[in-house]
Amino acid sequence: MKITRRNFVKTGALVGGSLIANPFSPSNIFGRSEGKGGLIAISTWGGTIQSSGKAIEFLRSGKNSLDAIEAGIRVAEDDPANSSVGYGGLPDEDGIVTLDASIMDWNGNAGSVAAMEGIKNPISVARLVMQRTKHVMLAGDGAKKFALENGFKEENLLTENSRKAWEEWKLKNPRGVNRVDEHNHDTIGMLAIDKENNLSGGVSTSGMAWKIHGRVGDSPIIGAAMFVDNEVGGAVATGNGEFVMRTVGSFLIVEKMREGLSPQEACEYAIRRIYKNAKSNKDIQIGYLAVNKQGEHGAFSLYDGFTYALASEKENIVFKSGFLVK
Ligand code: SD4
Repeated sequence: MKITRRNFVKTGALVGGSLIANPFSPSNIFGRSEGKGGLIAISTWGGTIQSSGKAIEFLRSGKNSLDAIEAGIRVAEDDPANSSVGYGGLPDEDGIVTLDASIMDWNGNAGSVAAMEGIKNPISVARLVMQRTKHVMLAGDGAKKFALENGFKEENLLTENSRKAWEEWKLKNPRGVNRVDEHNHDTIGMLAIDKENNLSGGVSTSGMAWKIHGRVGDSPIIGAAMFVDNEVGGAVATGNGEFVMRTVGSFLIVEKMREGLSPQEACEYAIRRIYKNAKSNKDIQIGYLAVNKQGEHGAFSLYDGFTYALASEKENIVFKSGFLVK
């Protein structure tokens, strides 16, 4: 059976009201709070549990965290049922699937692709941008050209289901009305720590469904949806990327951990920072995940409903994060 976030979720304590510290302390599970280290692969949304499973399999076999991130994220990209990532991702308002992805390793190297069409595994293209070029980000046609030159195949990424969903949306929404779809939230952001205690991170998404053609979200922006510093820890984001970009959320979380906050406290800090400027906007959702070098992790979201998959040496389980606003 495919495990989805609907049928396999362990629920942490839910936070009501506003600005209450999250009593659910995910850092304590698996006895990791003492900073013993160990293998870990953590990814946004419970629906990505197969990805965290693949990543931990890689880590257990001795592969490094960068390989684990790429392999784990590719599982979500290849899955046509995940309508927010890779093949089967929901298209933009013109019916075109455009993908964003980024990756970063323990040496501070980073690569990303933005608004790339026709290539199923943008995380692997992002990795090649990092490893084979002097640049960090390639966008649009240039990203696709680079991918094709490096052996990737061009494919139609619009599945029948996604095409139908787009046609239904078009009937209801005249051009120019660009609303975020509340079901469009399974972007994968992943962090992993390997046996050398080295940290890597990655993100992959088809972005907001029905976005304006050419829109780029937070996912390929280093420091926004993902940031890793091997001395401190890493963070990833999911949700309405515009709000993450405006606050450079993942970089903010890592810097707060550097100052001494726990991953949980740092995620809550970054969510509050968004809330300060977005109180009136009830249509958005943001979720953050963070890990530090000690292997402790944290998770927090703006509203109820954010889940994540956590794979360690022992288990691979979906958790529900605490949230800020009732
Ligand atoms: C974006 N952050 O393009 C992505 C979307 C997302 O779950 O995370 N959806 O804004």
